[in-house]
Formats: sequence, structure tokens, C-alpha cells
Amino acid sequence: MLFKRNPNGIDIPFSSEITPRHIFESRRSFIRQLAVGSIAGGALMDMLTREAFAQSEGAQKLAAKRDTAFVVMDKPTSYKDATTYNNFYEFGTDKTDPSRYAGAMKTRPWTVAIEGEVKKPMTIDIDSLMKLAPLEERVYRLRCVEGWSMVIPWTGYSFSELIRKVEPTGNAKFVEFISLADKKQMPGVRSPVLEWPYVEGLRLDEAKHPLALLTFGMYGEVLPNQNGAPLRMVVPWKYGFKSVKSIVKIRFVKDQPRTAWNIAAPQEYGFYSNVNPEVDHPRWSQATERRIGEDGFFARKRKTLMFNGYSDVASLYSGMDLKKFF
Ligand SMILES: Nc1nc2c(c(=O)[nH]1)N[C@H]1C(S)=C(S)[C@@H](COP(=O)(O)O)O[C@H]1N2
Ligand SMILES: [Mo]
Repeated sequence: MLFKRNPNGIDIPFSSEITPRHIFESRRSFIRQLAVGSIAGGALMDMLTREAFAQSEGAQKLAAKRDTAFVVMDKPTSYKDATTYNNFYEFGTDKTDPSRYAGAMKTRPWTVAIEGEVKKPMTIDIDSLMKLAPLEERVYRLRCVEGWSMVIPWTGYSFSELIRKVEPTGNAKFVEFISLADKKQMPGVRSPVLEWPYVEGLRLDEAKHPLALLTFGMYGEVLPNQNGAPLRMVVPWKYGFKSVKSIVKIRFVKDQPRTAWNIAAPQEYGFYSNVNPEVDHPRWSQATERRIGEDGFFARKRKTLMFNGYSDVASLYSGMDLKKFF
């Protein structure tokens, strides 16, 4: 894919600026039908989502029931953008590195160790883990701390389902997520941009929130490697870096875990990292965002919403100063 550099040094894909004619036309006629009231809003959403579903060839489909309580109405990002504009530093720091180099990562067999302050620790094969609870499809906004966002249909189940199965002890106050760090498969791990393995964490009550999704797929298929196969977290009210990819270990712990970005730059990335338009990054504003796919020259910036628009998580932070606990 061709890229140009914008003045902020952010890579912008050229190709996504152009909507193919037939898609544009079908969308136009569709919107006309909508205007005369012949199509319900839900059907519009389905149609727009399906348009974004131009998946890869030969990828395994993942059956899931769409959970309408967790579907944002924004138009989903195209599959192409979502799979070629990625942050996955284990494969390099350029947005195109993950799609170039992650394909070689082996995602089977893959086991996940769930341990620490739990009554029923387990080491479980990915395919069994995927069957622990019914899979759902949810369409979430994902807001990167760098100032861009996407809208992606994910497949998974609430992380709380897994919490119930392992039965945390009274000592469990936080959950730590640990990514694979394999120099042989991941060229980025040879460079010291971050401390490896990539680690992330949530407070136990945050991890229990139904929005926190243990994710196995996107766009109706298993996750592409560059998006964190075979399993990742998606925590949509927090900046994207909390949505840890390619997880090999989950630990329930007493104390707040260290986290990769907080270790790298503590004054810039806090433990909580809730999306918050009122708390700027020390080097840039967080008030607005650029929606990937809307990168045209005249594209408007979108206002960033508190908690990325997921306002019902607010009760998790009542009484907390979110400027201090950024
Ligand atoms: N292991 C690991 N997980 C990671 C990252 C990473 O570099 N390594 N990058 C994070 C960042 S900064 C973002 S914005 C999201 C991007 O997810 P996506 O590529 O599926 O959009 O993944 C997050 N998870
Ligand atoms: Mo990010």
C-alpha cells in the first residue's frame, strides 16, 4: 500500500480515500431508499457492515450471534484498512509492519495459562478456550492514543465469563495480560522499543465489565495475525494499547501490574488510560480524532468522546480524579 506522510508524521493510506464506484452507487441508492422510509435503521447498519466485510481468502469463519446491545451505529472500517494499518510492535513500529511480518506467526497449537489468585487455574488450548462461552459479534469503536480511530466488528465473549470459570480468590484485585514474545517469529522483539513481553493490566472490576471482550475473531472470521491472533483483549473505553494482542498468559494478582507503555514513558501513559478528551497527552491534544477511512483532504476531525462514548463505565471511576489517574 502507498503511504504519504502528513505534517504530524502520521501515515495515511492513499487507497482508502477512494470509494469504488459500485459501492458508492449502491450506498447512494440505499440512502435514497432510506429517505423514503422503505428500510429500517437496523437493516442499514447490516448493509453497511456487510460492505466492510471484504474478508481474506480462505480464513476460517467464526459463527457468532450479533449482540445488538453492543453495536455502535458508526460505519465499520473497511477490512483492508483494519488489517493493514496496525500497531503491533512485536513485528515493527511502522503501521504496515504487522501485515507484512505477522503472517509467519504460528497460532496453532496455542495454549493460554490462567494463573495466580484463582481457585481454578488452568492451562487451556485456544480451541477449548474459544468454546468456554457462546461467541458474540459486537461492533466497537477503537480509539488509539495516537489520535486515530476505527470501528470493528469483533467476535468473542465477555472476559467476565472466563473470570467466573476460574473463580478469583479474595486477594485478586487486578488482572495482568501477557503477550507472546518470540524473537524467532517476531522481528520487533529484537529491538528495545518496549520491554518484552508486552504486558497490560486492568483492575478486576474493569475486567469484569461486560464490555471487556476476550476476542477471537473480527469481520466474521478468526483474527488475522496482525490484529492479535489467536486471542486478544478489546477494551473499547480505553486507549487502544490496553487491548493487548496474542495473549499467552493471564494472571490474577494482588497489586497493580506494570504495563508496557507505562514502563516506556510513565509521564505519557498511565495505568488507567481511559479515553478522555479533557486530558491531553503531554505532546498532543486528545480532543479530536481522525477516523481511518475518512482520510480525504477535506475530511473533518471527529470529537473524541469521554470513555470513547461508552458512558456506562463511568461508575467504575466514581470519586476518582481522572486527571491524576490518567
Ligand atoms: N502485544 C501487543 N498488543 C498491542 C499492541 C502491541 O504493540 N503489542 N499495540 C496496541 C495498540 S497501540 C493499538 S492501537 C491496538 C491496535 O489494534 P489493531 O491493530 O487491531 O487495530 O493494539 C494494541 N495491542
Ligand atoms: Mo494505539
